[in-house]
Amino acid sequence: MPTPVPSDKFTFGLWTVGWQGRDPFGDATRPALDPVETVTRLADLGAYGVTFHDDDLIPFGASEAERETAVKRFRQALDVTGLKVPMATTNLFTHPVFKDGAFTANDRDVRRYALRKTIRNIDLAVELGATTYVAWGGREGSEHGASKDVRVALDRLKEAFDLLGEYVESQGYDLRFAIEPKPNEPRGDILLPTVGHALAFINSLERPDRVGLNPEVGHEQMAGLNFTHGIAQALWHGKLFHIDLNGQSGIKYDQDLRFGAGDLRSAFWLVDLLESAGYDGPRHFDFKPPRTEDIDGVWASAAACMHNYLVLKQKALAFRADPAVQEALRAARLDELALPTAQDGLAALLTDRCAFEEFDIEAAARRGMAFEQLDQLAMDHLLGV
Ligand code: XYL
Repeated sequence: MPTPVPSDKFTFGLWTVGWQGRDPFGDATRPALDPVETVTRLADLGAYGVTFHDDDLIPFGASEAERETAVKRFRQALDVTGLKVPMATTNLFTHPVFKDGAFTANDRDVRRYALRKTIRNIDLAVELGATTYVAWGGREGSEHGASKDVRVALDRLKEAFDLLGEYVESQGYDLRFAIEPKPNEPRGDILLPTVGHALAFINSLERPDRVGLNPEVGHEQMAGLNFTHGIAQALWHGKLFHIDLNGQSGIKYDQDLRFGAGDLRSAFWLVDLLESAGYDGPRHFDFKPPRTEDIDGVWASAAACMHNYLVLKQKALAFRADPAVQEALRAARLDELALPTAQDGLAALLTDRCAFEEFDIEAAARRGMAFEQLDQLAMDHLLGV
């Protein structure tokens, strides 16, 4: 059985294992976790790092002295364990002040406060060594048709990212932003609902190179989308700055299951893609141990996230190395897809009689693609038969 080691680059948010199980229908089922304990336990389990929202580490409304103490204890735990902080983010969703959004709240004073809260935590993130800053706009959205002028709200969202980029540059920080799309929950509809929406938005920013994506498995699957395809396109654009791994079973509320639970086949193809594409960023788990679990169940589910990733990695590598798979890939003509369609140029294409006048359309239409054999080989590798 594979054992996680820091070079696997597994990271967890403080808020994941720290989730107390409070949901819209029920109270907390677990006590609060001390961030220092989280750091220690994650290090024992073989993780590489830990991430946080400002409020996960420093309770909202804490005094300066309380803030200093919290940061100091956290930093000491990091020093002792060697755990890294590759990413941090801002909580712009829990406090009622953000009920109509943060960067796109209709109230201008709320927007200015949200920017200051974010900038304050960017300073801490950089101090702790983070190079990625995630922006999940969970409250940026609406439940009513006329309550949000979406085009104007996007102006405000762009303004926010332009200002944050300006700040980071003025400070000389080595920090990039990663936008995390989500279609809904907690808002009825959230702005930048999918990877595709966010990719298009980034192109309109003043500093598009500094902004990429933090896609989350369950968020795309809540929209019925193929997560692996979304990640492939993000990679193609050079925009996969970070990734949130978890599990989800179809189009429903955000389940945040441990990685590998939910759609297992999709998890297999995702690991296959990340590993074959050479993605070298953190494998960040953003999941919630179900509220049925006590603290032992929490650590069991955290360990399982890493275990499942490593098992799927072994299986994906074995799949790619299998001679029968290589043969099946040739039969499916993946090598032909890799050839440019007209490397001879447009003029040659237009005069090539084989491309049109003499093309045997019927013969081409009769060819089978042999995808079922290829897919069954993947299934057998996944099932271990
Ligand atoms: C909730 C989101 C957040 C972000 C960080 O659905 O996944 O946890 O990852 O704010």
